[in-house]
Amino acid sequence: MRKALTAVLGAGALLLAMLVAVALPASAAAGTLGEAAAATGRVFGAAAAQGHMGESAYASTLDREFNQLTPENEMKWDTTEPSRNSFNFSAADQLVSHAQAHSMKIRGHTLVWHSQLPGWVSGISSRDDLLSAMRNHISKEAGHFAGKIAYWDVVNEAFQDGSGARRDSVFQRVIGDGYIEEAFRAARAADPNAKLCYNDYNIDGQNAKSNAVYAMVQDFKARGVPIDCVGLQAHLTLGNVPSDMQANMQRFAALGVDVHITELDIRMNTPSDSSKLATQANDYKKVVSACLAVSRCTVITVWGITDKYSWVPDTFPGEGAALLFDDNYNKKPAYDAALEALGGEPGDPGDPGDPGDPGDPGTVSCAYTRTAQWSTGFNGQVTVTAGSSAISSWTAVMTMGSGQQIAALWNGSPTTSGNVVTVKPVNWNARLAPGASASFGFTVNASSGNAADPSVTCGGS
Ligand code: 9MR
Repeated sequence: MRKALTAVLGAGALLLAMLVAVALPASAAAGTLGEAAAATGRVFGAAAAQGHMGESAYASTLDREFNQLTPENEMKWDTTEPSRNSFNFSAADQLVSHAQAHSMKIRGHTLVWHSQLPGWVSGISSRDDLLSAMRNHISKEAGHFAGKIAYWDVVNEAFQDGSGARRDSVFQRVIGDGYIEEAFRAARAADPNAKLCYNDYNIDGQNAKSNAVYAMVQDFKARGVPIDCVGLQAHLTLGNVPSDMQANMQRFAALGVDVHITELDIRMNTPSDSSKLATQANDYKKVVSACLAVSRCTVITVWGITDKYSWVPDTFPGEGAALLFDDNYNKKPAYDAALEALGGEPGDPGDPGDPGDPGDPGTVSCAYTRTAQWSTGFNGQVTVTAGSSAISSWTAVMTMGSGQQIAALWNGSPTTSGNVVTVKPVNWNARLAPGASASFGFTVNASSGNAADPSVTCGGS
C-alpha cells in the first residue's frame, strides 16, 4: 500500500508527500504475523508438534512468524499421564524450551478433555476417585509447567453441538456438572499466574452451544470460580465465518474474560484453486478483523504451521488446505490477508517463502480505485496484475459494504453470495503475460451511503 502510494507520487505532489510522511509511523510496517500482532498488543500463535521440529523449514517458519506456541498433542492427558500418577513431560518440555528460547508465549493444551484420555481414567467409576485423579493430574501437570505457561486450556469441549447440553464424558457422568469448576480451582492453585481458559469449537458465533458456555462463564464470574478467558477454536469451513463472530466475542468480553481464537483454520474441498484461496484469504481477514475490533480478543492461534501436517485431511477426507502456509511453506493469499488485516505489510521483496512479492512467479496483485461517485452509489475499478510468470486465470473477491449491491459489472464475470462478490475473468482477459494487467469495472448502488469501498483480495493461477 505504502509502496504503491510512493510510486504514484509525482515530483510536483510535494504537499501530498509531506502529508503522507506525517501520517505514517516512523517505523516500517511489520512484516511477520507475530510482529504485526505485537504492534496491536496481541500475540499470533501456531500449534506445533515436537515430532516435526527437526524439519528446518517447519521450525524456521514457526520461529520467524509466530510469537505464541501451543503444543498440538504433547500436553494431553494420554501423553503426560499414560498410567496413573506416572508422568512424562519430555516432548512438552522440549517444545516449551524452544518457545522460551524464541520468546514465544505458551498455551497449555489441555488439562481436562474427554478425548486423548487414557483408559485408566475412563474406567474410574467412583466420584471421589475421579475427582482425586483429576485434581492430581492438574496439580502435577500445571505445577510442572508453572511460571512458563501464559494460558491454560483447563477444560476442553465440554458441551454438545446443537443443544448446548453438557457433553457425555466420564467426568460429566461420574463427577457431574461441578467437574468444570473443580478443574479451574485446581488449575489456579497449581499455577496462579497462568490465565485459565475454557476452550471449545462451534462457539465462534452465537448459537445454543456458545449460549451455554456464556451462561457458564457468567455463573463462574458471579460465584468467583477462577476463569480468565474463553477460547473460540474457530475450525471453520470456506466462506462460513460467522457474521456475528465479533458480537459473540464482545459479549464474552463484557463478562470480564479475555477472548482467544485458539485453533483457527479454514478448510476447503481439495485441491485448492485460486478462487478458493481468494475466498479463504477473505475469510481469514474477517476473523482477524473481528478480533482486532474487540479489545479483549488478545490471542489468535492457527492450528498448525503448514497444510502439510494439518489434522484436517485425516479427519475430513477430501478437505484441507486450511492454514496460512502451503505444503512447501509458501505463504498463501490467506497469509497476506491476515498480515494486512493486522496492519502489517505483506510482500516485502526478499521475504522468505513469500510468493506474493512483485516478481515472484504465479501470483497476482490487485488494486482498487473509485472512478466516480454520486450520493447513492459509485463506480469502481479493479486492476489485476500478473507477477513475473504468466497466469492462465485470476479471481478477485470483493466484500461490499452494508447496503451495497453491484448494479452492473463489465469486463469480468461476477457471482454474488451475501455481501461477497467473486469476480472471474471473461474469456479474453483471463490469460496474462508476466507483468500484464486486466481491469474490470462496476457500478455499486449504495442505499445506506456510498462511503465504504469494497475490500478486495486476488489470486492467480
Ligand atoms: O491436531 C490434533 C491432532 O493431531 C490429534 O490427532 C487430534 C486428536 O483428537 O487432536 C487434534 O487437535 C484437536 C485439539 O486438541 C482440540 N480441538 C480440536 C483439534 C482438532 O481435532
